[in-house]
Amino acid sequence: MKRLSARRLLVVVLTALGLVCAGLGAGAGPAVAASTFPNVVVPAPVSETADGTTFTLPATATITSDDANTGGYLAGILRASTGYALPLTVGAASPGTIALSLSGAPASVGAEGYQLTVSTSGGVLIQAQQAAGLFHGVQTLLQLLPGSVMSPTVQPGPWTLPGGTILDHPRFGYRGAMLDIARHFFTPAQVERYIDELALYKVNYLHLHLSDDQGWRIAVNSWPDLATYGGSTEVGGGTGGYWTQADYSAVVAYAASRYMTVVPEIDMPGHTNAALASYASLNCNGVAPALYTGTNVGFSSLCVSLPLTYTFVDQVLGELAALTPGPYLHIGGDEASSTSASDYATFIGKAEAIVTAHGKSVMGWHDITNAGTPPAGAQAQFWGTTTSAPNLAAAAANGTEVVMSPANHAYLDMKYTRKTRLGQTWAGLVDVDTAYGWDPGNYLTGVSGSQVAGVEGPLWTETIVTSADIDYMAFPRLPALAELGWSPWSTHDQTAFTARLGAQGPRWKAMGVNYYHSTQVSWPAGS
Ligand code: NGO
Repeated sequence: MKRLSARRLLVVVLTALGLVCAGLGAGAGPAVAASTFPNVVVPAPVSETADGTTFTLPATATITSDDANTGGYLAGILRASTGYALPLTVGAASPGTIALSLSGAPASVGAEGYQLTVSTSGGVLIQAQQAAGLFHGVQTLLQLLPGSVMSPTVQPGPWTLPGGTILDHPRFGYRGAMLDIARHFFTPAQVERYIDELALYKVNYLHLHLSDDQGWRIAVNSWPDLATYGGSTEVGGGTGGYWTQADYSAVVAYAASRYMTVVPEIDMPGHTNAALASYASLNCNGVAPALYTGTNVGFSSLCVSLPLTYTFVDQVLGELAALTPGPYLHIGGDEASSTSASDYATFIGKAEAIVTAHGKSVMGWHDITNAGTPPAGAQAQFWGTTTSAPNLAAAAANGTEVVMSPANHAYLDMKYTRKTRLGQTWAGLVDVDTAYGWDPGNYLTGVSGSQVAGVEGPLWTETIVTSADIDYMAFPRLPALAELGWSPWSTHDQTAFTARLGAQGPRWKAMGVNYYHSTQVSWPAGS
């Protein structure tokens, strides 16, 4: 065990004193100056205790970290904007000005939570049980600093933080975002940019929609034409593109460096025109359809009665399983309107068994529960616009976990207002109040909070073409969903949330994020 250094001891004592004083202050008169934490952190932490002091990062500051990756991440951001040298020591015996420590965190923080202590004399101490917790604590630390800390170029400072303690851990284990790289192709670099943006809000799952009618985006060695032909176009007729398996692995590793798990989706049995166009042998009539660049849904289906279909599914999912360290393979299953109900049930049952045989757990759109209860460990993703899905509720009663993406609240491709240039309206308009104004743990009839694994914000890309478009649709709504996924329901407060959201504006400005200036939020001048 490491010895507590004098400085850390001081931090601990001061923190304890602060907590006692704060407690006294509540009942026994003004023992300390009344002070509250600034309402700036998204998602809202579990508890924040201000001590009324501040701490300003000196130019001579140092960083120590028990985790090299998270220490390096923080140092990279701080060095760029502060211009300070901020030497980083990994696994140092005595703490730096900013110390990221894997010892001493309260048990309640769990695998992803952290305790953050800031004091005038002790600097910054983040304690967690695992590296993911340190990383999430670093996000909170960055949000307590002026927004210009996110700038890639040196800014004036001063770099002052409020003193006190934050204790924090997530409400749900699954806090996701989905990006559709099938309707329009996005490069690994564009997806890594999005990963960096998502990480700021403690998102921990990235769901990649890798295939659809308009394009197949991942190289499959046993079926090479899927990518080279099936990936050769996109909505509107552009040139499309695909990722090599090395590209995919690099994105998976990049996501892991932000403590985010990739969930790959191959959408089946519908949404498969790109595959059917690539291989005539996959079609019931042996004839390959033309590539498709429109935006209709529900017209394509894999051939359920054909044995080759299951060889295809097995080989595609087998390659993907081998490339994917995360637990889930998403098999889609939505809008199979040209497949009969019995064929659909046959197909989904076989596809689920193939996922299980490859050692992975099934994830699918909630339509898969129309084929019965999925295998143990499965997650079904609700994307409806009502609050009732009886087959999903029945599957949940049998152990299927539910991920909440109600389209009229969580779809990041819905327009904010009628005037929004990008996006669709089929599920309604989704401005900040609508994105934030629902409880994922208490939403669907017959589905209890304990059956909900978490929340995901899907971004479908029929109308989304550039990274600026992604930014515009995800921000500021994605942070609303991230807060629903992370923060305890007791913190839920629309007015307080929009104030916290406003504090993000200068950060996005500093980072060059093209966010939508929702009129529901008062954004600081200049952001
Ligand atoms: C639906 C459909 C997608 C569309 C999306 C557009 C699901 C699960 N299937 O959501 O193919 O792209 O709406 O909002």
